[in-house]
Order: sequence, then structure tokens, then C-alpha cells
Amino acid sequence: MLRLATFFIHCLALVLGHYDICKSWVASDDGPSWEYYACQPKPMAMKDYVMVKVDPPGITCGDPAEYFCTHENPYLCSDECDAANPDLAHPPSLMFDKEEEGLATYWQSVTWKRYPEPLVANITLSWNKSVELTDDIVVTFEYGRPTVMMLEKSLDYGRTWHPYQYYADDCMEAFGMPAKKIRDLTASNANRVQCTEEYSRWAGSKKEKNVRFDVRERFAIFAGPDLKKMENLYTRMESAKGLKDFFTLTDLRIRLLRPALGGTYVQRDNLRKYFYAISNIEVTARCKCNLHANACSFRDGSLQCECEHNTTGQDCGRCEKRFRTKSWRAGSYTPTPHGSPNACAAAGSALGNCECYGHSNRCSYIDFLNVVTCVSCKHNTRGQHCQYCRLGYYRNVSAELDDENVCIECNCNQLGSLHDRCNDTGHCECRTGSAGPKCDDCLPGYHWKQGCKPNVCDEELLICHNGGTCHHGQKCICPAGFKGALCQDAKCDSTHRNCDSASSTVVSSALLLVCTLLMSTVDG
Ligand SMILES: *[C@@H]1O[C@H](CO)[C@@H](O)[C@H](O)[C@H]1NC(C)=O
Ligand SMILES: *[C@@H]1O[C@H](CO)[C@@H](O)[C@H](O)[C@H]1NC(C)=O
Ligand SMILES: *[C@@H]1O[C@H](CO)[C@@H](O)[C@H](O)[C@H]1NC(C)=O
Ligand SMILES: *[C@@H]1O[C@H](CO)[C@@H](O)[C@H](O)[C@H]1NC(C)=O
Ligand SMILES: *[C@@H]1O[C@H](CO)[C@@H](O)[C@H](O)[C@H]1NC(C)=O
Ligand SMILES: [Ca+2]
Repeated sequence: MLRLATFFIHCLALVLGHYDICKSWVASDDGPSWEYYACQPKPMAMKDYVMVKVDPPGITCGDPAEYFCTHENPYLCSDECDAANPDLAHPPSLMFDKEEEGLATYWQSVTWKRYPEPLVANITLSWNKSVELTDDIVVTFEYGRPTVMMLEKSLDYGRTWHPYQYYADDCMEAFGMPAKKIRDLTASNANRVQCTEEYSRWAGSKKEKNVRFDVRERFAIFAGPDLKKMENLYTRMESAKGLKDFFTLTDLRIRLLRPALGGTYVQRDNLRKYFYAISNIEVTARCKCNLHANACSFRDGSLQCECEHNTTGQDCGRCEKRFRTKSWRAGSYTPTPHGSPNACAAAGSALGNCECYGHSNRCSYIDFLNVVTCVSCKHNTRGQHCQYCRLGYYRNVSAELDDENVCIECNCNQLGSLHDRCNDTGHCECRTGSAGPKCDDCLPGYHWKQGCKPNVCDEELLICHNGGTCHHGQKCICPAGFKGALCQDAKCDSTHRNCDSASSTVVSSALLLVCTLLMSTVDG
């Protein structure tokens, strides 16, 4: 009996793989307590949660109703597609339904009536959740596989797309790429995007229906032919980030570029046998939960990780509010077999109540002060708990203390301010004459010239005389014959003999005297 139970547990472990529990209640010398492990959800049939979009509009057959035939029976064009008749309709939903044994239900495109214009269609699958492939993607075609198609994926909910795999009966002709076989891939290039001819050649439409994106063969490069050594794969994924991301996606797009031809060329007199028909799209994957959850549920129309380790978010990508003593980290597959949970820690749980608001991962004990303090506060913070902003920064009052952007640079104008520190509202301390929060404005009576300088002239008190004009407060531009800061002085040279009759109102009598003396010397 015990043996059977052990056997059963062993089987269960094999089926579920490692990392299927997040925590366990364990006994220790200090009494029982929780032990935490890296964990991930089980793989699921992703077609049950998919949103599908087929482009261009009107590519699905049946509106209007049309007849088609098959490559096996090319002259018996009596099959009908009619969107208005449920028995004869082929909507996109039939790519994801559960089929009764032997009865294929499928989405079907219009026929290639517009030849030689290409017959192209995009089938976009969206999950609104990052998922990690755990098995091959298998697309099942009825009436023959496309001769040219490609697979694309998005990691950012459909904003950007990347090629995933190219498929053609002749890769060089279709994509200008050499044909490659999946089994030629090695550990160093397992995430290479390639073109394969393995799934596009004509072999009879009943015999070869599937087009694959090989996941298992890629896994096998690391985990061995039977995928018995999954820990090798996981360890590898830990060190090679590109490898893990290669199997991660939020959306998939099947781009159908040329249908099955059933021969080497297109028969123009019978275009009703050329079309696409897909009966099933199998995508097996697990929710990406950053190794912080072993369950994923469908809520409010989207998949969500059931986060543990005091993490939160759709992918458990953040620490919960009260648990931000340390920066968030993904769980790790190493060390095997349980990995590291890298759980988020509550305030007060780490090292003698030393909270660092997520700005530091280290605390140190200062002996002579008998305090524990955060070490190397990041994000421009400082203080025992990284609770203050460094000099030259001020606190963003609308941000939480554990926000990475809680400290904002003062950004004081170097020429206008006394130093590059500011007060709690970001106001800098200004030099005489400068103003504004950053001291980059001038007070009235001052003008900017590498800092704020007092005005030489203006329109009110320091008026330019004798018809001079004030230039940006910096200087009077004097008419010919006058000089001085305010054009108050007549020029006393041979061409300007009006020195003594100067109309200036502000004329220093001493200057006048000197001038007169000079004049008389010249005259005499
Ligand atoms: C299919 O998607 C690609 C981009 O992934 C786009 O360039 C192309 O125009 C789309 N084709 C159709 C028919 O919508
Ligand atoms: C996608 O998921 C997010 C997070 O669960 C949700 O807020 C959003 O409404 C979802 N979008 C769609 C189109 O379902
Ligand atoms: C998460 O927080 C709870 C209290 O809400 C605590 O009991 C539990 O031990 C924490 N888990 C981890 C992994 O730190
Ligand atoms: C302050 O923080 C809030 C909330 O995080 C943010 O929206 C705002 O942009 C920040 N202000 C500045 C000046 O960075
Ligand atoms: C910061 O300085 C400005 C300008 O001097 C002042 O108006 C403001 O009240 C100061 N704020 C604080 C919190 O001291
Ligand atoms: Ca089906």
C-alpha cells in the first residue's frame, strides 16, 4: 500500500514537473513554519482563453455563399460555404472548438478567385497575458497546408511583432532564406528564427495536415530526448534570458501567404480549389507568473496569476503594497529542486526592522550607534531607511516613498542660483536679481546676461537721453554726437562742435569744465 502511494506521488511529480508548490508547512526544531519555493502554474490548452481576429475583413468564406472543390476532387465543385446557414458556415470559432471524433469543423477562407492577386490572411490570437509555451504549437489544415506562411509573435500585447518562424515549400524562393531543420539547432542557437520546408510540401491533404512550431525539440536540446532532465533546461533559462523570452508571448499571428497548390503551379481555370481551411490551433502554455504562483485563473475576461510570496499584478511582477522592504525580483529555478522564491518581504521582517522602501537590498549594523541602516540607497535617496532625498533632489509628494521616482532633481539654474539644492517644493535659492522656482528668470530691473544683471537703462527711471534707445535694458544706443551710459554726454571732437550747447540735462559740471578747457585749447 505504502509502495503504491509512493509510486503515485512519484507519478504525480512527473506529470506536474517541478516547481508546482509555492509553500509548505514544515516542522523544524523551532516548531512548524512555512517554507517557500519558486513555483509555476500547470500548462493549459490556451485555445480555451483566446481572442481571435481574422484579417482582412471579408476573407472568411460564405458571404456571399460560394462553391468550392478540393485537390482530391478538383472537378466536383459542389461543396458550399454559406455564412447564413449554420451547417454550411465556417466561422473563426471553429478553429478552437472541441470536435467530435472524426468530424472536423473548420474556419475557411474565400477561394482564390482574384488570382494572380495573392490570397493572404492574418489570424491573430491574443491572450492579454504573457504565457510561456510548454509544447509545440500545432495548426491543423484541412484540404492541404499552405505553401507559404509565417508565424509572428508579440510580447507586448500586439504593439510590436517579431517573426517566429517561416514556412515555405521553397524557403529561398519565398523568403530568400536557406531551409533549416529544427534538429540542426544547437544549444547556442536554440532561439534562432528560421525557415523550414518540413511543413509546406504537398503530401496529400489527408496525410499531412499539421504545421508545427517546434517547442519540444528545442527543449530536448537541453532536457534530453524524452525531456527527462527538465532541470537542465530550467537552469539554462535562468542564465540565458533570451532563451526564456523566446518561448514567452502575449499574442500570435499566423500569416497565410499562399494556399496549397496540390501540384507545382496554379490552374487558372479552376481557382475554386485554392483556399485555406484550419480546423484546430493547439497552443499549450503556462501563465507567466515570474515563479511566484502555481495557479492562473480566468477572471474579468483575462488570465491572472494567483500570486503568492506577497507579490501582486497580472504576472506577479510587483511587491504588494505593505511588502516593499526589498526590490521585487522574479523567483529563480536555482538551486534545484525547489529554486529560490525571492519573496517580497514585509516592513519589519528583515534585519531588525530596517525598512529601506525598496531603495536598497542591504542593511548594515553600526556598532557604536547601535542602529541598523540601509546601505547604498539607490534612486537618489539617502538616510537610515533611504527615506530622504539626496542633496540636489526633492521629494515628489504625490509619489509613494517606495516609488523609484520619489526623488526629483532640483535642476537649479547654475548662473541664477546660489547652489544646486532646493527646498521641499523644488524651489532653488536665487542670487540677487534672479527669480522663479529654478532661478532662471530675472526680477524687474534686471536682465539675463550669464545670470541676472541690473538694468543699465529702462523706460521709466533710467531713461536714455538725447533720443537714445534702450536695448534690452543692457545699454543705450546713442544717436551720433552723444555718448555715455545714458547718452547724456555730447561728443567733443572736431566733427561735433556742440559740446557747450549740449541739450543734455544731466551734465556733470566737472566734465563740462574739462570739455570747455579742451575746446579752447583746440580753438586757440
Ligand atoms: C498582416 O499582418 C502584417 C503585420 O504583422 C501586416 O503587415 C499585413 O498588412 C497584415 N495583412 C492583412 C491582410 O491584414
Ligand atoms: C487585459 O488585462 C488587463 C489586466 O487584467 C485588464 O485590465 C484589461 O481590461 C484587459 N484588456 C482586455 C482587452 O481584455
Ligand atoms: C506574506 O505576508 C503574510 C502576511 O500577510 C505572511 O504571513 C507571509 O508569511 C508572507 N509570505 C512570504 C512569502 O513572505
Ligand atoms: C510625481 O509622482 C507622481 C505619481 O507617481 C507622478 O505621476 C508625477 O509625474 C511625478 N512628478 C514628477 C514631477 O516627476
Ligand atoms: C520653498 O521656497 C518657496 C520660494 O521661496 C516658498 O514659496 C515655499 O513656501 C518654500 N517651501 C517650503 C516647503 O519651504
Ligand atoms: Ca475545429
